Amino acid sequence: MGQTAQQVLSDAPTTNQRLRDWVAEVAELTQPDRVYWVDGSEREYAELTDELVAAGTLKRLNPELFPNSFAGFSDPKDVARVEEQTFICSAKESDAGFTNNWMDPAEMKTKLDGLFAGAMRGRTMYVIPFVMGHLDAKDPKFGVEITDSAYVVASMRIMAQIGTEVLRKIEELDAFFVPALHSVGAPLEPGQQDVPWPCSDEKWIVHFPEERSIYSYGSGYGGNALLGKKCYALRIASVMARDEGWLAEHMLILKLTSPEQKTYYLAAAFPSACGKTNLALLDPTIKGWKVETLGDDITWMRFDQEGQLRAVNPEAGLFGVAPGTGWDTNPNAMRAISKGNSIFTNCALTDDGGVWWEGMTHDTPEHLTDWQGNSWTPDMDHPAAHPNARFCTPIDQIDMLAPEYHEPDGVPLSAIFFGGRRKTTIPLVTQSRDWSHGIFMGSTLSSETTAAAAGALGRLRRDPMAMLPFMGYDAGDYLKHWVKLSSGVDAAKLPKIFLVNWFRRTPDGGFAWPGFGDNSRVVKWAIERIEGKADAVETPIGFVPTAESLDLEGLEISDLELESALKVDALEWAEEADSIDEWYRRFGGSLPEELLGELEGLKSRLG
Ligand code: GTP
Ligand code: SPV
Ligand code: MN
Repeated sequence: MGQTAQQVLSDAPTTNQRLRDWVAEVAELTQPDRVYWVDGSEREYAELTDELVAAGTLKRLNPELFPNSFAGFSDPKDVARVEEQTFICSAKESDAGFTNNWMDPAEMKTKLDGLFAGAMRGRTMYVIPFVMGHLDAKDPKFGVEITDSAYVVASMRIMAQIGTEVLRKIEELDAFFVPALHSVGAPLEPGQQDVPWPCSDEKWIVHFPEERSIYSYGSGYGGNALLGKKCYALRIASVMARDEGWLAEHMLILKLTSPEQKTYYLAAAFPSACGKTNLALLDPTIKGWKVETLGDDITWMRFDQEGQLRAVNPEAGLFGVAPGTGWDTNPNAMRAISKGNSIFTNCALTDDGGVWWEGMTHDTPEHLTDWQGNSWTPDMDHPAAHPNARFCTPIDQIDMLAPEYHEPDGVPLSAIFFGGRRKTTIPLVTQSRDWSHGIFMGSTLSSETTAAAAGALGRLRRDPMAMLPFMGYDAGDYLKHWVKLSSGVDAAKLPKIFLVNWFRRTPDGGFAWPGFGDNSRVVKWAIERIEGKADAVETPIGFVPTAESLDLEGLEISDLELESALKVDALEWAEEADSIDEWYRRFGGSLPEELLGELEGLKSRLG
């Protein structure tokens, strides 16, 4: 054993042998200047953010505008998740499936060992014990992230419960934890000056599903680096869920209270940057309906003993898309952000020391510093904030947070929405014919690509259950798991499934539906369908609202817009069915039979 490892073992503030050994092994490999065990305290957060300010990574914002808040600016080559460089290294290639990148685990381990060797030289190695979900859940899901980025530590403290309390619980239960190793991949030579946002041109986001471990190299950004989020709570958790009989999904959770004071819980899966945070923080424009939130990005669900599907949010913060989040469109998010305690990444700076992004306010400030640090005026032809700029804010700053967020067993779901960003074809809302048809809708979900991932924008792709970049195993097996889990369940207890699309266009190119707070009208229709109160037209694709059955009171919408939002177009659907056919063929043999049956049903109804 090397000297570094010996030192780590003698200093380690834990009795957990597996953790001690792993931290010692990583320190020996990555050769950091020092090892620091994160306690999660407020004092520690203050020290870390002070250091980040001194290093130029963060700017402290004007406390009168955004108390205890900071702005960070990434390297322009490190602004989003990197799907091309994301790997599922299962023992068998077929277990990764056609939607994931795969490499032989042994080969990948050798590659990673090479990359991580000496990768933390000149830096501090932080050890972050964390839990996704409740510390007092029946089977709490632990992780330990090792990182050489203080920005990651500060952000993880907002997004998850971290630190000593978690470590004590791991020891007490002698619990399994997911080892999650992260480095920005930018070692410092003695005397070398650091940059504000160290990262590497070479990036690798790697998951070993059988051993339930994560390695992330080269990026400091969001889902690439905050490993409790997409890497653990979706990719690794989806594998745990497959093996343990539950579901890890890219969904928000909402609580609705009707004018009759009846409560309903709804979960919704939309691809990245397609409206989850906005729907989660819905400010209804219709009277009498109350909305509260439980989660905005990730949902873990399981059927309870009574056959009721229950949902929890395993996260403690919001990592929300900033552009488009404004006082008009999402006042609840704005109120939460304004309380401070937030980290902003790649937003623009105002001259009075606040942050700004496109869509935040009605009027664009006359002068800003853009996300790349340049002076900016509204006549310029590029946005001031990066399109994937983000705010990172504690979830308990949301005024409308439902108290049930804190319940480890979660809430019973009445409805599930699937949705994407589609200019054509997909109506505003369609109720599925039944549960199986609903899974079909989820499995064929499609969306135009957004700035949340590196790559071309606006390209149409299938994104099953909004999980395309997040399934930790074969896509066909993932869909089979959905079918299998629900197969014995009393159909009356299953949530009703709806397909929604806020993004359809009119012939002149504008949005057909106003969206945002007016999406409450769609939610109301869905609840009234569940209650058997709202009308619908039965079409070949499912049940679509009649114009009269949607509550449009107080809404300014033209007949053309409404028609564009609701229509089921035979020609568009003929093309869509062909495209689904093509999509399903890519699964090879791994697609569940039931879904092939659903496609045949759709084709025959379309005629
Ligand atoms: P991730 O955090 O990447 O998973 O994204 P998300 O699904 O939470 O998306 P979010 O709610 O942040 O919305 C992404 C973008 O879509 C923002 O720019 C929003 O302003 C915009 N958006 C959200 N809801 C609507 C809507 O109903 N209509 C329109 N036109 N735009 C919307
Ligand atoms: C997403 O891309 O779906 C996000 C942002 O929620 S990230 O954390 O970068 O994955
Ligand atoms: Mn997301």
